[in-house]
Amino acid sequence: MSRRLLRSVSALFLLSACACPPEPFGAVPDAGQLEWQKMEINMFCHFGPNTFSGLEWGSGAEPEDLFNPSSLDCRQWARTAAAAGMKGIIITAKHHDGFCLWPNPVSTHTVACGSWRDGQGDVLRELSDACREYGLKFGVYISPWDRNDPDYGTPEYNSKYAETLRSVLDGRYGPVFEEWFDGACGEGPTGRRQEYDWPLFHRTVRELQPDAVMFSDVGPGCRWVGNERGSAGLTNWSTLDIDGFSPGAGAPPVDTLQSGNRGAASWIPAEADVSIRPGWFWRESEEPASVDALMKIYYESVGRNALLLLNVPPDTSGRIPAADSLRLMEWRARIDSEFAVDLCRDARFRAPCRPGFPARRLGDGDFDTYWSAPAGLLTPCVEIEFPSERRFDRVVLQEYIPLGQRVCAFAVDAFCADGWQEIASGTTIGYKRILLTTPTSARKLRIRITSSLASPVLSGVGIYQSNEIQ
Ligand code: FUL
Repeated sequence: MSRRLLRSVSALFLLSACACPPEPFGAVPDAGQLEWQKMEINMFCHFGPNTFSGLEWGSGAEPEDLFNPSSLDCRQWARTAAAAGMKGIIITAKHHDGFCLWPNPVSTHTVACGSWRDGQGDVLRELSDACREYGLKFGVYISPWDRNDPDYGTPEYNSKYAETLRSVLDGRYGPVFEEWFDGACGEGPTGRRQEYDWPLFHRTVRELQPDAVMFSDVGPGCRWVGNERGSAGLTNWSTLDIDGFSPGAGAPPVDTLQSGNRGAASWIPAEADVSIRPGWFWRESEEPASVDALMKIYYESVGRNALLLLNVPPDTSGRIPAADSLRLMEWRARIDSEFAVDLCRDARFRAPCRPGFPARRLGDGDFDTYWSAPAGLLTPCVEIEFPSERRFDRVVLQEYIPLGQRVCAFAVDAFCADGWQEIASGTTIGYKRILLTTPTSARKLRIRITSSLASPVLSGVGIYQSNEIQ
């Protein structure tokens, strides 16, 4: 054999033996967005003058002394969030009333101007320290709408707001994983509205906290889910068309925010924000939601490819009330018991695959290993055989999103006494899709992908027994 021929033959051999991963498809998450998505549940804390006035939107004219928590304990917030399985806390560092929970040097409406701790207190310092201590990430909501600042409604306000961002994000409180940009743009104290300089705001965040995910109606890091019920669309693409749209009044319609846009150019996954109580701020007369209501929220957010941001408002003492923390623990216990045992772990997975990406990876419980259908196969079927009959009513599917979101439609069949029966079907999967099925007993299960934008790449399939059938 000539040398040239030998070289070509060995090159061909190497090529066929090589487990080349599929090319990414379309928009994909950046490293910060991927880490963010894996957090699954975070805590939102609405806290400020409204906690003391009982208002949802303060007027901005509240005296600084109104903010006066009697025994602020951010470590208790962090302990509670960590025990509830949350991975980060986002605090309303400044709500629409303009009051800053840290000594913002460009404002006269801050903790430094009131009597709480003789003007020496700093809620962001205490919360960021507490988050670090409990292994949580720290995030901030800093409202652009400001009902106190006399410059609101003038170009000066935009630079002042950028300075405000700087005084939180410049590293003095450590890394900030998410900056929550509320799109609300009402009137300021002089009756004027502001034209926000979004490019300036985004540049400021990027410069100071390159990995922070920026929330707004249109990202760029993540998007509002279109409602405050904690409920994503049954179809929920992490991709969104943002051309011609802006946060607030210029946002896409809410049904688009709930479902995203199939195959769109930007990766902007949904974040579902909802409060455990009727209001965002604490009020004595209100009660936390029931465990069943929280489970519904969990299934309709995390279970539909969204991140859940659950608001748990501290009270006037500066602590999360016992009723709320107890409810969170009951909720966590319910999630843990429903997802305690993946009944798929000892199953045999069979599916056509790309060389090197076999179906058994679907059952290894590791998000970072995945099965890939062969190139060009858009409607593959995965068959799962259990060593013995399994009874279940939850099916969990995960796409390996670092390579893009691909699946448009699928169905799940169980092999029961009468043969194959469809027990669930859906459209998108994304990072995580949880299907609630009728209680089913089966020896075999089949995931039929019936439509996709590119060869599907899944990282896991799991089946579970909820409390109802345990
Ligand atoms: C809204 C605000 O107006 C509410 O007060 C609350 O902070 C919610 C999370 O975002 O736009």
